[in-house]
Amino acid sequence: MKVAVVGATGLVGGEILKVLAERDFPVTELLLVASERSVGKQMEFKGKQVKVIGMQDAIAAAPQIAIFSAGGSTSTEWAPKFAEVGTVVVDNSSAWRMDPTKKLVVPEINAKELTKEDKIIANPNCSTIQMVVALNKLHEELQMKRIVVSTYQSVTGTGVKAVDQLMNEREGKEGEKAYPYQIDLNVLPHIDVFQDNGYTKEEMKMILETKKIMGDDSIRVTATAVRIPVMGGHSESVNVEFEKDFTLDEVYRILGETEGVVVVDDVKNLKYPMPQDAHGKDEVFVGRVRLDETQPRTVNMWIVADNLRKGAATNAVQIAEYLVKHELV
Ligand code: 2RA
Repeated sequence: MKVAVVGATGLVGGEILKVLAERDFPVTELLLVASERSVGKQMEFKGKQVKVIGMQDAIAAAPQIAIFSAGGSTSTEWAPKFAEVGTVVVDNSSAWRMDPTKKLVVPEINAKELTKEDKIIANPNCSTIQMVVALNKLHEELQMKRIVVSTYQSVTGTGVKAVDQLMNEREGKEGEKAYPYQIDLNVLPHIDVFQDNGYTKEEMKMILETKKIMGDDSIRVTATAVRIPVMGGHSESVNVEFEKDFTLDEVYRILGETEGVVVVDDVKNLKYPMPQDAHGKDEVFVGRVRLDETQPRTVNMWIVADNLRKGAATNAVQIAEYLVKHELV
């Protein structure tokens, strides 16, 4: 399989290469694609040095699959050009997620909707992925009515510049700023740009993408997305109201049967999900499960995942694996 990784030099690009190698994805030829300033750079893949090339050369090579993590404008401009040469694009940006002609895929939930006609496939936002992975079987059995989510998102979601700002602030060094304010010892209730309704784009992504992935517009979602000075992954406090009655034991049973979820919930022994434990892993970790004692059919939980892995790279590679397994590419 000739595979292109577009945005190979970024944080997610690097994770995609790691995941492709770890999962032994059937790569026969790897194309590393980045902006002109990175062309010619060497990167390692499975012990071999691979040279970074530009977009036109990558399109000319007509890879079967191109996994993009290069921002929305790059995807908007270049994904269709890859599709024109027969490449199936799995795109990590927000460019295509809400396009009604494009599928928004979390393999554990809706990969079965994919067909040979899908040439540009959208990878959901990291904070959406971990939430829907945790909730999708509960929705299947108990029908979600309303979700209230507050996120605690790692600086790695912003990228290298943000990680550098945090490290520089910790070490008392000057440097480029990814955020309008100090991030160390601080939290920013602001991820992506503010919309006219007072919500940020990140919050609107969670609200709209959740409905699309679950295929259920009736689910009411409200979100507050917060940036915190953490590296290992995103955490989310989620309050979910269901249509059907349930017991806490049933919630634990369903979570235990949910693909991609690991329940870490033993507060007597101080066992609960944390980014430092999720870092580098592909599972979605769920804990602090408890009834909301203020209203019926409602439960609280804490959801943690590595946003660069299941939140981006691994989900995208799992989509590619599905395409190969079902001969859709
Ligand atoms: C973030 N989810 O965390 C966004 C994009 N990766 O910044």
